[in-house]
Amino acid sequence: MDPLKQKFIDKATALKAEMKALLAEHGGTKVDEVTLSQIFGGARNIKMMVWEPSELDPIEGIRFRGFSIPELREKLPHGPTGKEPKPEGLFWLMLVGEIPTLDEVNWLTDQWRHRCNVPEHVFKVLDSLPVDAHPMAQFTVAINAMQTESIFARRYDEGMKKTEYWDPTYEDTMNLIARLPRVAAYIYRRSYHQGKHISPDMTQDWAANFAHMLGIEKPDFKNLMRLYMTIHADHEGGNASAHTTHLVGSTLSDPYFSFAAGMDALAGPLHGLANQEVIRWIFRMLDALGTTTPTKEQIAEYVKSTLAAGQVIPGYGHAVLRRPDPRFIAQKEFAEEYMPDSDLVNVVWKVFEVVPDILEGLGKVKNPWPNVDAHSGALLVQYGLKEYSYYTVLFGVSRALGVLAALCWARALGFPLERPKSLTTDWVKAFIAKSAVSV
Ligand code: HAX
Repeated sequence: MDPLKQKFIDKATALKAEMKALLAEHGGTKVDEVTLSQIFGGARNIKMMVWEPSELDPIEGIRFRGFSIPELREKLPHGPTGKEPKPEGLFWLMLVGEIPTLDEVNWLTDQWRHRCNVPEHVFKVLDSLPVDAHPMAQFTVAINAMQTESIFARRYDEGMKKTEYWDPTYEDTMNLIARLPRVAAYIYRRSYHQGKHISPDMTQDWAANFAHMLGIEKPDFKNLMRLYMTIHADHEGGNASAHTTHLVGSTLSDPYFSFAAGMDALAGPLHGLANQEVIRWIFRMLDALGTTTPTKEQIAEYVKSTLAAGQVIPGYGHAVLRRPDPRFIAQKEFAEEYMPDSDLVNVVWKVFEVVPDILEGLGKVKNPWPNVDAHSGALLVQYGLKEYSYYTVLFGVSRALGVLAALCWARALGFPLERPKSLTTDWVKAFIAKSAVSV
């Protein structure tokens, strides 16, 4: 058995025993109460699932196995140039809860290189779609097309025991993550570069090879991709793409189906598609104002006109966070180091100075601060990746690391089919009437 797989199953076996004992003793303990506002309001903050790879604090932001983003940038093994962590290291950390050594990260890079072969029919399926099909539509189609390779699905057909589910889930996870950059780069090149594809470079790490296949060779862009793939990987289990992957996975749909479903959720403008919306909104603002260096007053006017048109300001607000997103700050720090004089980046920073006060003034927005999507587009444009309809695919490739690590845990811990209870409004009205009588 490979060393990561062995480490994972040792940890999972121990935690499963602990979980069993904990539930035997405390299974009836209440951890939450649910209000009608939560039931009607998108289930905000209802504690209802276990998610091992990461945890989100409204004030501090995301922690991956207890480590903040600044800590990860310092502690995870870096790429050959610059100081950004390799996402391989984050996957290792999320899967087994330990910061890997450089040797362990190199081993994982090598594993993903060897598993990266994408079956030919996947490219044929992609080529049958219109080139202007949204890249996220192409991405989910390609992931579903790769399901022919699912070891979980094959082993389930053969009559695998429940206790073995984790093993092919791990194998599918490793293969799927290895293949995603190739598929994602293929979509980019067919959509925006006349189908001139670039073969993988087997000497590069996972994120750098992705940058290479996109066709952007600048070393700083490879560093950006390492950082980007690290910070977008996970945001605990309640967000829509993570929760969807978890829910679909709980039916024993294999990792390909589960992840494809998660990517359909990521494609919504209130979630991952916000990264394309942000840069489009900025470009439209610059067009409308007729300048690439607007003043704060001009930006404020444009923000107000967006709100007056009944639209949201993309890249601002969050269902959980109540401070500027540390993922936004990490990208801002990257920009301060690599491109402090970029006009576009300076617009992003001025928007950051202007928007929170205006949103706060509306009196209803719970978090007026920027989220992860507020900065990413300006960095990508700087390196020539201007086709913003593609941005959510980049997010999706990264998100695979977290949601698939979590799926491995779900199968190893034997989590059951997820099936919460829904209510009708009539049931709620009758419940309130009954409660009023009994008071
Ligand atoms: N601009 C204008 N209004 C906003 C707003 C924003 N950026 N953020 C929230 N609001 C509004 C909501 O639309 C809501 O208005 P109504 O009561 O009239 O419906 C009100 O403020 C209360 O919303 P909330 O409780 O603060 O926020 P929610 O938890 O309901 O929603 C969202 C969180 C992220 C969906 C929301 O802040 C939003 O729409 N932001 C803009 C889109 C965006 O950036 N999405 C990406 C989020 C991060 C992510 O998942 N990335 O992948």
